[in-house]
Amino acid sequence: MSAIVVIGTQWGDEGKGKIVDYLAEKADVVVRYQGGNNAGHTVVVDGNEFKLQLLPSGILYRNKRCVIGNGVVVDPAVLITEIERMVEKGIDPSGLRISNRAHVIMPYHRLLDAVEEEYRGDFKIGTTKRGIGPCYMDKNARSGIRMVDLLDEEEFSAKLERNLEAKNHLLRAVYNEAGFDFEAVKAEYLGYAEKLRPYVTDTSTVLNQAIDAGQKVLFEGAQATLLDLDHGTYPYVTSSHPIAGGACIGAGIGPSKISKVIGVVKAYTTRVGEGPFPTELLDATGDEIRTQGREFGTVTGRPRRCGWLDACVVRYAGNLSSIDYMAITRLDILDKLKTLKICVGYQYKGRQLNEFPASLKVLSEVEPVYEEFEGWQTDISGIRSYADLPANARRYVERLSEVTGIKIGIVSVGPGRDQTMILH
Ligand code: 2SA
Ligand code: GDP
Ligand code: MG
Repeated sequence: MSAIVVIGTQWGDEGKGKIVDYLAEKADVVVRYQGGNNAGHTVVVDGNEFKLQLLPSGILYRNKRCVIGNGVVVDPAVLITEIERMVEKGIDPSGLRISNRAHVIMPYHRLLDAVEEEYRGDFKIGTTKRGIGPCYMDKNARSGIRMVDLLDEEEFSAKLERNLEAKNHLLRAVYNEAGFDFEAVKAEYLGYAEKLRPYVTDTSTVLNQAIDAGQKVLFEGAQATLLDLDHGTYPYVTSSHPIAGGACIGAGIGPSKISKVIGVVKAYTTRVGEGPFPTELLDATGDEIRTQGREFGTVTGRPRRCGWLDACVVRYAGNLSSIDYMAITRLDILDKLKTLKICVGYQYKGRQLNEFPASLKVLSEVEPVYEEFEGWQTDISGIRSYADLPANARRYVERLSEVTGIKIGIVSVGPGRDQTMILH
């Protein structure tokens, strides 16, 4: 049995797409289990860059099945465009399966995401404005529209009518917006339904059968641990569950079916959107990392906030998801730095904290305890064996492993498939 979950350990954009693409070579099925087109995974194959938002990163191989699980929120227009773009590039989408239980992002979700952010003013979350939060709100309020509903004209019309009544009232009364026309939205979405119908099925059954038949299934987390609705830096989080446990709910498999969890760790830390970030660098070093790493949002183009590697964050992620191995990415981005730092603990009011704080007030006031490392100051992007890495680079990642108690499984020194070293 082999079901591997790959998750982000920090605030996202660790390079999950690249690691999933690399591991997908040996997988039969690749699955997205949460989030939606707020995710942006960049995968480089033979020098060609592919930007994926909803499609699992396994789509770039021939003959793989790719699943969009029930825990994902699907913007049909975005998914159809993404499928069409893949077809233009010669990629066959026939192995794609979409859960009939996945919820559908509607135009009012996108508009509400934008106006609610504006309304929050100084307390804005910094969402991607793709309608993700409002769609999950409707799912939890039990008023959402699922793929299975979208494919049934009668059911869809009834649900849309009821939803529009409530949403239009909210949009007009509170946000001074015009609202949406029932017939126009209905016609638009029924058009999408026909394009997506061939892919929609009960994906939980597909996945359980695959695992039981001994096939290898790879679960691709989007966003990351610190953006998890329950365990992240609430309320500056996304509305889904990027931790490994989210794969069970978002794909419809039992926990005993998961055989391994890999946590992707960027060799430094980034965050897009608002919220506390203890190791953030608001100085020239932060700017240097952003420039060197081209740290800008894949979906929104927003500059990502950059900072030192925070082992407290990674250790916390390790516990929440029972991470077996780390995949350390983007080590090459640090090539030019003279000195590096890893945060190994937090001090709060002169006291060492033993747990990752739940209070954002505490988290925003903690003082990171740093260990300093000499940089390696040489180009490592061409290195293919761990033993050939400069001693200073090895010291840096091995200290992270020591502090977090998580073994190093993979080290990545570039976006390409070949720039990947396997240790376990
Ligand atoms: P949302 O839109 O409701 O999920 O936003 C809530 C918070 O979650 C953060 N978030 C992300 N953080 C990092 N990367 C994400 N994906 C894109 C990327 C982001 C982009 O790959 O670069 O292009 O800006 C992602 N998606 C959501 C978001 O910043 C909020 O803090
Ligand atoms: P994801 O959301 O976690 O999949 O990450 P993103 O795709 O948003 O951002 C990671 C970026 O880093 C992508 O452009 C990848 O191609 C790139 N990348 C992944 N691993 C490495 C690496 O080891 N070195 C470098 N230089 N780039 C990498
Ligand atoms: Mg990303």
